[in-house]
Amino acid sequence: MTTKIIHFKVNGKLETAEFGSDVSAADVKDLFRAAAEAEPHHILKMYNREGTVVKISPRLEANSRESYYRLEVVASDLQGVATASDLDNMEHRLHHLESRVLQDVGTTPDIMSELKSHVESFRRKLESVEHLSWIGLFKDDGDQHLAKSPPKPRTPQLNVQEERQQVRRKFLNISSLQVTEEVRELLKTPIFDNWQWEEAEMLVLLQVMFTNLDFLTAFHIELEVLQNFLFEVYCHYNNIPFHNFQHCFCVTQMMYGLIWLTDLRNKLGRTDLFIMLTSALCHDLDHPGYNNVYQINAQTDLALRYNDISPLENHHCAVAFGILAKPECNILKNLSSEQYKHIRGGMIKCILATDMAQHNEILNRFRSIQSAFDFSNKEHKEVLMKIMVKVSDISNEARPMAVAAPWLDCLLQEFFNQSDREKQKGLPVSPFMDRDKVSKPSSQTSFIRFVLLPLFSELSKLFPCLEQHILEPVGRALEYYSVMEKASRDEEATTKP
Ligand code: BYE
Ligand code: ZN
Repeated sequence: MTTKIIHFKVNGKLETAEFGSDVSAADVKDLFRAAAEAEPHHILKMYNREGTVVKISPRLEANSRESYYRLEVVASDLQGVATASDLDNMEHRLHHLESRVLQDVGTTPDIMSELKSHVESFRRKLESVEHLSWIGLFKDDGDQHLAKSPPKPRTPQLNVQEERQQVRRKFLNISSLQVTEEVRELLKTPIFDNWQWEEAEMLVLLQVMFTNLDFLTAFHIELEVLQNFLFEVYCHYNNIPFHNFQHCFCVTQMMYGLIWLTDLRNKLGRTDLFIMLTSALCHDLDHPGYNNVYQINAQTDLALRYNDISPLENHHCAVAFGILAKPECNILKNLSSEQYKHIRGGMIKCILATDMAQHNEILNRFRSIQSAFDFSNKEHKEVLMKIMVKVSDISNEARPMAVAAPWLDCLLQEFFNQSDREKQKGLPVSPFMDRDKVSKPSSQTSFIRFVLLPLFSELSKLFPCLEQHILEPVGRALEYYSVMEKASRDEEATTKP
């Protein structure tokens, strides 16, 4: 294992940090956060010698003492810092104190006058930045500063809204910038590293995918409508450990990569490619973080609405068409009703196919047609499209280990949250979600052996080039988790009598 030395200056002091090549992004961020003595609500920014902001990640380039980075605690959302109503409170208490002192002593002591002028000058400072609330640097408390009560805690919903608007502004700002050729090429491969990109950047990359497949010209989509659509899709993914916008991005990017690797542009029509990419993008919209089994057992609104039939997938799809029903987001608005119906039908089939309860049926149908596959046969194409979306959906292990490993932890986190809730409610608990029973390596070796390899090898028969790009990496992942599984079994054998 190699270690990396980073020299950086923070709070006027030159410091060094050292971390190994296997360190996680979260650990690197924590390390610099601690070095900066930053509070949770602070934002850290790292600058290189040219003054360019660089991403704080395990990929941070090593440097020398002379070419140190500058680490700055830039802005906070002023949580923990005084707001207008805190200031009102302070003034009120100071006034109260002053009148008490006046009663006792007869004059206002100097120290008190000094305090008053401090508070006064702080008010002037605060008022001079209050108008900046719109950039999210300063959160406006509305009319609350007129009231003498302490500020109410902000509703989480409001913060989410503000964060999204920031992402939207950044997305629109950077969307006109040219994405480098290197990134454009990486985007076409499974080795693309999603962890390096922020949400606004991912939105730009999604725009690149739609543009590079010529969808804007083929379907007469205005750029602004595509941007509104992508932003709405982003807004309808929840902030949960696994089924979040990052997952949506990865699945879409894998689909995009598969389209290029298999040269599908010369085998299927534009419409079919559009159905596949858009289905990937929408396939988990508004996922609540609890699976179909939970929905059905807990008799949730979704299970009730969809009669226990793929409640989640039906919901993802309904949300997708809800977004498309808004004229400003409707990337299908310039199509004939014929074309619209075809695309809608295709997307519904592809999104419903992501319910793993259908896995064996779909794979078996694909097996039965694979040897005589005909790209002009409508039914054959339909099965292939479902398989492509399914493969993209569960393909994390086809990515480099450093990209794939954190995804497994996110998934287990979401599973554990579900089992905790099931225990709480007295519902049946799936053993593979139970934090007391799951062994990460052994679950993953079984998943790779019995789900990924059979699926990926069937698709590789149709597209032999995929052997190298997805089958082999998954084989390596199996080896990795098998070694881990064996090590933990050996350890168990030595620690348990
Ligand atoms: C699946 C269904 C629903 C949600 F516990 C996610 F071992 C998944 F079974 N995905 N997607 C990727 C996965 C992966 N499930 C598993 N491994 C993945 O890499 C297996 C699970 C961790 C468990 Cl299939
Ligand atoms: Zn998914």
